[in-house]
Formats: sequence, C-alpha cells, structure tokens
Amino acid sequence: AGTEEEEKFSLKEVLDTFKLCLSDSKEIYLEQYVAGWRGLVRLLNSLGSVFGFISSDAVNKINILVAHLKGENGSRYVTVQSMVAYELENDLVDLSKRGSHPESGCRTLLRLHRALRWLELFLERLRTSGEDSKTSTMCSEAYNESLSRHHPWVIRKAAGMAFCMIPGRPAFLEAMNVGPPEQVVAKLGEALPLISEVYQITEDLYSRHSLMDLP
Ligand code: 1PX
Repeated sequence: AGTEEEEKFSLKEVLDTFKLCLSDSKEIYLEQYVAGWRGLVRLLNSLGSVFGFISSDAVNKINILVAHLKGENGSRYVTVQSMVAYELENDLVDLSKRGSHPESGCRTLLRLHRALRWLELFLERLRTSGEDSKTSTMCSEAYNESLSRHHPWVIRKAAGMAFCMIPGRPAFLEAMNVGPPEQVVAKLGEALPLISEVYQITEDLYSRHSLMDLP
C-alpha cells in the first residue's frame, strides 16, 4: 500500500461503481461488482498491512472472477444472473462437496457476497455511531452477525485480532476521503441502500437456485 501509482481510495468512487452495478432490469454487472470490491480492497490496504491476509483473500477471489470474465466464455459472465445460469446449465459448479470446480464463479462470488453482508452491517453501525463509539466493536459485532458463521475457528480468531488493529472512528472516517465526518455520514447514507439492494438481489438469486451453501 501507499505507492504513488496506487489510486487513493474514495468512498465516492466505490459508491459510483456499486451504482453502475445494476442494470435497468436489476441484473448485476460482474465487472462493476468486482470493481467495487477492488475499491474496498484499496481502502483495506491503506489501513495497514495487518489486514493483508484479508485483502489477499479478497484479491484472490476478485482475480478468479476476472479470469472468468476475460476467458473464452466471458460473454456468459457479463451479469451475475447470466453467470449462475451458464454455470448451472453446464454443470460447472460443485454443489455439495468440493470436486472438479473449486473455482466456479458461483462459489467464488458467494464468498464476496457474504462479506458484503458484513460490510452492510458494519457501515450501518458506523453511520449511526456516536463520536466515541469504537470501530473495532462495530466491526466484530457485524462480523459475528454475518461472516463468522461461515468461518472456521482459526479464521475467526485471526479476524478478531485484526479487528483490534482497526483505526479509531475519526481516522477511519478520514480514510474514506470524503471530507468532514458529517459528509462521510451523509455519503454512507447514500451508499447503504445501494449496497443493500445489490446484496438482496444476489441473495434472492442464490436462494432461488439453492446455492447458499456451495462448498
Ligand atoms: C467503506 C469501508 C469498508 C472497509 C473496507 C473493508 C473491505 C473488506 C474486504 C473484506 C473481504 C473479505 C473476503 C472474505 C471472503 C471469505 O470469507 N473467505 C474465506 C473463505 O474462502 P474459501 O475460498 O476458503 O471458501 C477465507 O477463509 C478467508 C480468509 C481471510 C479472512 C477473512 C476475514 C474477513 C473479515 C472481514 C472483515 C474485514 C475487516 C476489515 C476492517 C476494516
């Protein structure tokens, strides 16, 4: 983190990419979804190297999806909906146990999707928090209500230790690059409904196809 070529994180940019995610018919463009995640990873990296094990897993997932997008069947990966249809029709998903498709788009996106729920819960807490609330508490509460149930003990332990290293509320709001705290809070108020909508559309799609527990 911190090299000059690296673009600085800005919450506005991430918000814009999540906006561009949704088509008129409420399909989710994979390219923009992934771009939104790249922005979040930039923020995470700017918070310190202790989060490296988290951001490298996110980057790994992002890269798998990009490889599908750029692959020979890339046209089938334009939206999350088309990806799900394509992979299911062609038996490209390990449905109940790990097998020959450990890097399916469906299971890979599911990991990010679950993390998006954490993000939603965390940002909502941040948005409504008072000046002396602790970001680490908000973060671990959000985690315990979402992602943690999908993680084995050792990951939960490591995540818990990382949460203790999160900057306090003022520094955290500053890192969003939006301006003074009131403006960050306002921006979060704009961003959250979008993030929730993208989350909910994916959630409905995945549950309709019984993809919630992909190994
Ligand atoms: C606008 C401000 C928001 C702050 C930005 C934070 C971006 C967070 C990005 C988190 C992405 C995490 C993806 C995790 C995906 C996952 O669950 N992977 C696990 C399972 O994968 P597998 O392929 O084995 O089935 C994998 O085991 C994960 C390992 C890494 C540890 C994940 C800990 C997740 C904690 C999430 C909270 C991030 C806290 C950031 C502090 C601001």
